[in-house]
Amino acid sequence: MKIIEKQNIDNVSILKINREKQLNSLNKQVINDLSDNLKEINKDHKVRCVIITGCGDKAFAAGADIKEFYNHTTKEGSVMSKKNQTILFDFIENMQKPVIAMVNGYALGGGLELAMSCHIRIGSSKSIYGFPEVKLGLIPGYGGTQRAARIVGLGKAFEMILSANMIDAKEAHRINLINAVYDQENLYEKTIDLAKTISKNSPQAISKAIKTINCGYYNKGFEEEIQQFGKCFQTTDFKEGVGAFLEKRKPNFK
Ligand code: CO8
Repeated sequence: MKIIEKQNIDNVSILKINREKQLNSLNKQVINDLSDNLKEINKDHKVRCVIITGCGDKAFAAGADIKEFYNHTTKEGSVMSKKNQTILFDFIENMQKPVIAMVNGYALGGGLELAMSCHIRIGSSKSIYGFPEVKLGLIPGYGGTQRAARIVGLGKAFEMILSANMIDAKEAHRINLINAVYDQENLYEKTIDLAKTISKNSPQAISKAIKTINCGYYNKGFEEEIQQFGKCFQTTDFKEGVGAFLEKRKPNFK
């Protein structure tokens, strides 16, 4: 069983995170395999558009795999954040081919950050979005502090990240977090339709458009996020927040 399932339809490549029982949460293997697949696709002239989605109808990705990082130190937290931002999240954003997140359920924390690093997001009417990190004594560490504000504006980004509230697809569409919303049964077809439309256009112009659009957005915020994310691991709030998740109870921050 592959942790990333790949399927090609015409010029469209579909990558599916295959970790349904763990709500497609992003462990090391998912991140590495997704990155390897995307690197290959980026060089493949036959592929004109990419779709990333999750297996099942419950989750796109419910975040980074919390069980993997409970014992991390500050240095390990920063290193993990930087490495994965480089090989996956920044890589997607800067790909030569357009990447669409087909959000088929929960997109939380690192899962939402994955969707936000894609160029376009299409959600099912049952999809749910949020940044639960501050409930765990963490901050978004995969580019979320930077990309959220760009996509939904500063005020909404603050509200979503600081409240950790989840929002439904209708609200996500209203605030431009997702480009479109469709019933679950139409999600796949509608997303493929868009990918096929994009695939008919000039691939050389498209890669230049992606590069140029991204050009206006670079700053030092990503590096600051990596440092602050790492520092979270030395706080008592982090031990309480993640400890509470693992013990299936509510956190009690002092
Ligand atoms: N990590 C690990 N396991 C998870 C995760 C996760 N993020 N989310 C769900 N799971 C597991 C559960 O532990 C459970 O496993 P088990 O059956 O073995 O106990 C299984 O998936 C099913 O989950 P639930 O039973 O909890 O399903 P519910 O329907 O009751 O709840 C929720 C669904 C609301 C989505 C719930 O699972 C939940 O709150 N999940 C955690 C969401 C979360 O906090 N995400 C943010 C994680 S932190 C993060 O993403 C940081 C990003 C930056 C990282 C940078 C790293 C360097």
